[in-house]
Amino acid sequence: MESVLSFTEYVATRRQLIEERLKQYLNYDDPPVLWESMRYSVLSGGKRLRALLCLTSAESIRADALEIAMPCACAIELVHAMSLIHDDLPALDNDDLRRGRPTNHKVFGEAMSILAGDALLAMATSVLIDYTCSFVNADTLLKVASKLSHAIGANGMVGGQVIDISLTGLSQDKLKELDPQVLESMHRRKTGALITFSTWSGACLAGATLTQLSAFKRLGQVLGLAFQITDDLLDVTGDVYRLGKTPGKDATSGKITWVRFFGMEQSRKMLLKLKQEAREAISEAQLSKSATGLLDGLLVSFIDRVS
Ligand code: GRG
Repeated sequence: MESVLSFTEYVATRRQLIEERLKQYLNYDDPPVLWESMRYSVLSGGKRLRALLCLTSAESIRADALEIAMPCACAIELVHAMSLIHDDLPALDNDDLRRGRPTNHKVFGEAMSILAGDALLAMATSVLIDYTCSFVNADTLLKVASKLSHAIGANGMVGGQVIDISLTGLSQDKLKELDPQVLESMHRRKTGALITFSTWSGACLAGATLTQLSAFKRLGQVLGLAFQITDDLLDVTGDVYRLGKTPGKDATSGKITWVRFFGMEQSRKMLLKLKQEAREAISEAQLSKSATGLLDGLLVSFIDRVS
């Protein structure tokens, strides 16, 4: 990791590299409408926080790990993009706006957006495997590929989304009886699993020790929960221009969010606690001062973000 780069410069250069690589991976045209639909959602200006976490985690362990972790960072963005496409569908959240543009199904129709999501999901695995296999041994690659599948499946994003659906529309009386652990489990799976994979996979591909791996896993878990609580707060306090999506959607669709369950004050206190926990996890990894500084900058971008 280049210690001479400031946090802002580091993030800007890495974001640009991520964009270029994603464009390169998506540079196909057969069938044209499918690839157009895939590109429409992936190359639409996301913050790339998960990819950045993966790259920063890798480079904090090994200064020359950028190339090793880049395919994995891109695979994570492909999974993230497909989850947003499917999440916006009428059968799920039924959203019209994403990243400041009409959602995928509004432009390409429902059938094409389901298929574009499916293709992106499959592509994530092939990008990870095809472009990482020359850098790491087969055991490491299999472990990383398997963890990615777990982060996506029933114990990860899909399971979290199912809990989300089952809690939507709960009456105020039923809400009082809800075990907060169910809410936490929903967040840890739906949003946290991919964020945890991001920190863990970067560190793993760069050859982290077991102690460091457990610190990076913890960091991802804490950031994942913090990210979703921030998202819930932004749904109440954010505006459409900065968010690029419709605010207030959680309340109108009867979603159970951290803010609805615990209130604004408690949610903000929880974020402060999680920030402290994230800093403890970073210090457990015993990294260089510059790596610690970059990870700290990223954790602030996760928790104090306004978009
Ligand atoms: C993954 C197979 C598979 C299915 C998806 C729909 C679904 C199952 C899961 C929902 C996952 C989801 C959409 C969680 C919400 C995560 C969230 C808060 C996204 C916003 O992330 P940002 O702010 O977005 O990083 P940008 O646009 O910056 O990338």
